[in-house]
Amino acid sequence: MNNHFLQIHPEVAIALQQGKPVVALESTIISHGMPYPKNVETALAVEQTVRDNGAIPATIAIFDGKCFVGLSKEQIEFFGKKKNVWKVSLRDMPFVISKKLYGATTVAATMRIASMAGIKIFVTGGIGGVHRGAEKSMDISADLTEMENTSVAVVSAGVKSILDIELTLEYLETKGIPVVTIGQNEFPSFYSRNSGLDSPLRLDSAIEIAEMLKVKWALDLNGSVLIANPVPKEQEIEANEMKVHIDAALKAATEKNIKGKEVTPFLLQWIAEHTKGESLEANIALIKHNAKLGAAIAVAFCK
Ligand code: PSU
Ligand code: MN
Repeated sequence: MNNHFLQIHPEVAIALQQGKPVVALESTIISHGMPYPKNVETALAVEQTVRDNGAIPATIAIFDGKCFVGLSKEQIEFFGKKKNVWKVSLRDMPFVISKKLYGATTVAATMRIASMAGIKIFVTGGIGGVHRGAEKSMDISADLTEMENTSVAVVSAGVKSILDIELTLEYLETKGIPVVTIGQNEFPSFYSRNSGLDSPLRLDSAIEIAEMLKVKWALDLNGSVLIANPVPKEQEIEANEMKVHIDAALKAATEKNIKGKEVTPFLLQWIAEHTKGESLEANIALIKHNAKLGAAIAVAFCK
């Protein structure tokens, strides 16, 4: 797509032209998901993992009135250090682009920009979903509506239990979005390999997943596929250990009357602070693990 607002890095543009594997990466993780300098180290390590596994990384962010697809090391460093970067979901895109602000893209906005650029595979940590208490608050992430509309596959470590995982899976079912876990029957919950819920689908290799993506889109079944990649055993934090922290984070959010787009970053930051290094290390490990799988899927998809 030749869009005036799209700035594709030359390396990424050439790879796409030549039909080579490219993996999109989000930037909210860098600006809102982790503290400096771990955020920059992780973003660069994730890019390297994608390369080591045969694909070209394209980290996506907004600045200078454009959507950048593929950032330099200096740009990633800048984003990691800069304060007050806007968290950009779909509804924020026209505002942040027209005002030429600095914007880190969520899963929803990253997917949309990746799709504009022609990238089919996107790697993240965890997606937004249906929040607990959504029957009253109606807090459902635009990540889910975007997944209904945009044909970019999302590789994640499942859904954090800050959300209502069961309702999130119901919502994905309603919207016709396949959810496939690699290598196990249970759907994972980001820090933990378990969630207590069956994964709707299971496949055991990147090749099978790429095959399923090809079939889906060849059938004109538009929209995403949620691929859940359980955190490696060595880095897992048990679900009952996390439950204490997540319950406390939710309680703190209610007490402080946190609303709207602040909810997810507040919960993530609260958990990071109250679990010290442990959750951060799990987070970093699982994103690299996802990058490896995402690259393998992209490679298989391009064959
Ligand atoms: N969930 C996570 N980690 C994250 C996010 C969600 O486990 O980093 C970020 C992603 O960028 C996601 C966004 O797209 O939060 C969702 O925000 P909201 O719930 O406000 O839609
Ligand atoms: Mn929300």
